[in-house]
Amino acid sequence: MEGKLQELLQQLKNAERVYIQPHNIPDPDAIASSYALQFLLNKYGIKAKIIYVKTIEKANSKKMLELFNIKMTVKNELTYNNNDFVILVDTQLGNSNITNLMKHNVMVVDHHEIIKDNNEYMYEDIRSDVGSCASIIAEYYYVNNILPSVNVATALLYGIMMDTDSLSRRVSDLDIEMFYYLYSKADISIIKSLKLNQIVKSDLIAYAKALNNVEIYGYLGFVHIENCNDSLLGTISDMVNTIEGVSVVVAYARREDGVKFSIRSENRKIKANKLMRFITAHRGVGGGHHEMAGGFIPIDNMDFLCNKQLDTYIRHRAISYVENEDKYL
Ligand SMILES: [Mn+2]
Repeated sequence: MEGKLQELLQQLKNAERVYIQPHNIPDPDAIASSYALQFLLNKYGIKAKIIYVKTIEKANSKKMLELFNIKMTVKNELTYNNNDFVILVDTQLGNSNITNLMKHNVMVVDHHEIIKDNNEYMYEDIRSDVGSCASIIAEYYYVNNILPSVNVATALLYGIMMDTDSLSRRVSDLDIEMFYYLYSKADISIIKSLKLNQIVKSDLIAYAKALNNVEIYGYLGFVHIENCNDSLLGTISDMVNTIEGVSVVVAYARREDGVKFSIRSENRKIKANKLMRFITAHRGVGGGHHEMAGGFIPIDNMDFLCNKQLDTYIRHRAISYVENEDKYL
């Protein structure tokens, strides 16, 4: 056996129960990666359960579970023993989008930036230069000559397409190689039906509201949306980024428990993850990639702001960061 998979199987040799946990509110890349990893481990006699925290928001993510018959269970807490393991997928400890359900035997397969060197992982495969987690899991199949099922190949292909925006965002050689490898094994008609189920009607109302609220300062776009779920916030952030001349977007939604952010940057001077951390500062958590990032400030840490001041505060933080990074603004 080749590559990282051997090490993973070695570590799991004496495992009693194995859980695969994608990030909270799993998206297509996280779902595809978890499902493909479960299928792969099963080939080696390891029965893993996929668990996740919170909910599945996007219409296409829900559709994936239905079309591929993926079984995932919502868990808000977990009782476990010494020989149980959890494999975090498409996320890592310290990220704002993961609720750590098991305090020991944590493993991780991820493609986000390394948050901090964590020596506590029982296994880690973090490749920050890769555009999708699905490509990393696909490589486990590829190098070991294991044939994915049509459903697994299709799910992984869709994961790569969604995270790289159809091979146009954060693409690495591995994403392209795995795209090619999976393409001939996948059922493209399923990809088509997933594409036709990307949004629901109520999303359109949120889009309309968001478009009315867009404010643009130079190449910076801001959009404040009320009562909007995480996935939709990301999609709206993507959409504002397509406005001509806007290369950095700060989208945020105020909720009962705090403020949720989604940042995009197509500007090489401005790193989305750094801008995110500058905005949340010591008040909240944030992280992601150079091109896309997310974050959250809990309500308790922003009681110094009333609602109107929130807009001013966020604009002030973002503009000061951008001015400092881009001296020619
Ligand atoms: Mn991903």
